[in-house]
Amino acid sequence: MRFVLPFVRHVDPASHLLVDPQNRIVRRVSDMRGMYGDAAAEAELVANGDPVLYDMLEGDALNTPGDLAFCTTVLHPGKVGDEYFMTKGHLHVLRDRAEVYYILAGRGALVCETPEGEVDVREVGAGDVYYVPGGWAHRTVNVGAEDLVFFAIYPAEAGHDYAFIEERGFRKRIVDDGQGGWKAVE
Ligand code: PAN
Ligand code: ZN
Repeated sequence: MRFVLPFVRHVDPASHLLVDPQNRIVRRVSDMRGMYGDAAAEAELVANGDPVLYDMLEGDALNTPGDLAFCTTVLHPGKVGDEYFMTKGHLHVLRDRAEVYYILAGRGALVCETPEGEVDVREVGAGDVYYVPGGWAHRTVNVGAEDLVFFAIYPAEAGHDYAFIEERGFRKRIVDDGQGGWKAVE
């Protein structure tokens, strides 16, 4: 059995950003075609600058079973129609692999569901630790006015399965409630 050496990485306490990420993934509205409920609003945003929804700053690309992977997500505020900016959402390829999110800044709604139909929606803010159990598809939604930033730690071999969500979507959408807050709708 070979192990990596212990190491230190740095999350800037002021910006909450992971310093010197190994990989950076940027997702724009056009990367999530068909995922928002309002297709016309989605097309209009794509035609008008195709804004960045979120950045993923990934730490060391470890993929040996037993290792842990980590990633900072910066999800910007905004809406597509009345639906708040959100991540794609996924199941882990290895379905039983769990994950921890530590919320560093902003306000979010965590939307989880199982393929069997259970649904769980929670509001989180800075300082909250959110536990995603194995078997739950998970999506993050920015329901605030600032960037939502969170640090995720998950088994390196877990893998990301987006196809399930691309085909079926989540049962709940997180939309503006018309009073500055949010509500979950079918
Ligand atoms: C997170 C997510 C990240 C972006 O690190 O990958 O927030 O969401 P999508 O991957 O759904 O686009 C995580 O859950 N990793 O397993
Ligand atoms: Zn995950």
